Amino acid sequence: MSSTPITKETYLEWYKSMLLMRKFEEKTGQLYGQQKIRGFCHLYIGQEAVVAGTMSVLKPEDSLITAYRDHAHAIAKGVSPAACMAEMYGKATGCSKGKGGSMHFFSKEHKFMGGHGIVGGQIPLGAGIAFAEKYNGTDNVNVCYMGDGAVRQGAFNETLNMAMLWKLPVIFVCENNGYAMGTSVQRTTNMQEIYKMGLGFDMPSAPVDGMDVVAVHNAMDEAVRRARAGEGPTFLEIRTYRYKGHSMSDPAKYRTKEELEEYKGRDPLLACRAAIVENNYADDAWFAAQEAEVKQVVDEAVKFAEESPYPRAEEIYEDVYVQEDYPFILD
Ligand SMILES: Cc1ncc(C[n+]2csc(CCOP(=O)(O)OP(=O)(O)O)c2C)c(N)n1
Ligand SMILES: [Mg+2]
Repeated sequence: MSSTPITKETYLEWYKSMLLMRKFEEKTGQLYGQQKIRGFCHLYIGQEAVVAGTMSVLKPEDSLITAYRDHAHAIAKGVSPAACMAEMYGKATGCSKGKGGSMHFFSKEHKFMGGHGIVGGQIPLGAGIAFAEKYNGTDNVNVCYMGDGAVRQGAFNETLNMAMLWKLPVIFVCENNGYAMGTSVQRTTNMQEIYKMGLGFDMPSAPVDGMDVVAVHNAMDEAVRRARAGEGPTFLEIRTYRYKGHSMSDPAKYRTKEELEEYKGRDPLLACRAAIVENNYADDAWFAAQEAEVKQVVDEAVKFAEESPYPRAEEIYEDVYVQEDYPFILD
C-alpha cells in the first residue's frame, strides 16, 4: 500500500503532465526539422511515465538531476516550457541563458540540477546533492536519473558504494530504454537485469514497469519514504522505451518495427487515459480541454522563444564558474 495515496486528482495530474511532455517533444521534433533548434537533441517520447510517476511522490524542495534527455524532467519539475524552448533556441531567456541547449537545462530555483551531457556524469553529482541535504539536516531527497548505458561507467559503482556507506537520501533511477545510442543492453552485459547491480552494495533495488505510471509511483513512494527516514538510497531499474531514435540524427535501424509497436501498444498516456475513463474520473470534454490547453502552452512557448533576444556576445565569459553564491545548493 502506497503512503502517498493515488486519487482521482493524481490520475488527472499524471495525464496532464504526460500530455504536456509529449506535445512539447513533438513540437521540438518539428522545430528541429525546420532548423529552428540545432545541435544535439534527444527526445523522451515513450518514457513519460517515469517522470510523471516520480513527481507524484515528491515535494518542491526535492531535487532532480538527469542526463541530456532532460526536457520532460525539467518541465515536470516546474521549469516553464517557455524557458525550456528558449533554451533550445539559444536565446538569453532560456533556463540556462541560451548557453546550454537541449542537453543542459538547469534551474536552481526549481531544484532541477541539470541536464548533463557526459554519460554518467550526473551520478556522483546526485549523490553530492543528497549529501548536502543530509549535512544541512533537511528531509529533502535527490532523484538521480541515468540511462542503461550510464551504469557501465566506473563512477556509477563508486557512487553507489559511498551513497550506501553514508546512507544518503538519493534514489538512483536507471531509465532502461533498452539501448545506449544503437547498442542494446544485450550487447553490453551478460547480466540483463540491471537492478541487480545495486544488490552488490546491499542497496534496496528493484525492477519497475516503466510503461505503467502506477507502478513507478509505488516504487518511488517506497524509495522516497526510505530516503526521508534516513534509511539511505534505493536503486530502481525502470524498464521503459523511447519511441524515437537516440538523437535527431538516428534512424533507429538497430531495432525492429515489431518491438516498437509492442511498446506503443502499452503507451503510458493511452493507459492512463483508459484508467481515467474506466473510473469515470473525466469525460471526453475534459480530454479535449486538456489537448487545447497544452497546445496553447506549447504554442506560447514557441512564440516566446522566437521573440526572445540572443545573449550578448560578451556573455560567453559569464557563468563559467560559480562565483559569489557558492555553495549554491546549501542556501
Ligand atoms: C562519457 C561519455 N561517453 C560517451 C558519450 C557519447 N554518448 C552520448 S549518449 C550515449 C548513450 C547513453 O545511453 P543511455 O545511458 O542508455 O541513455 P539514453 O540515451 O538511452 O537515454 C553515449 C555513449 C558521452 N556523451 N559521454
Ligand atoms: Mg538507454
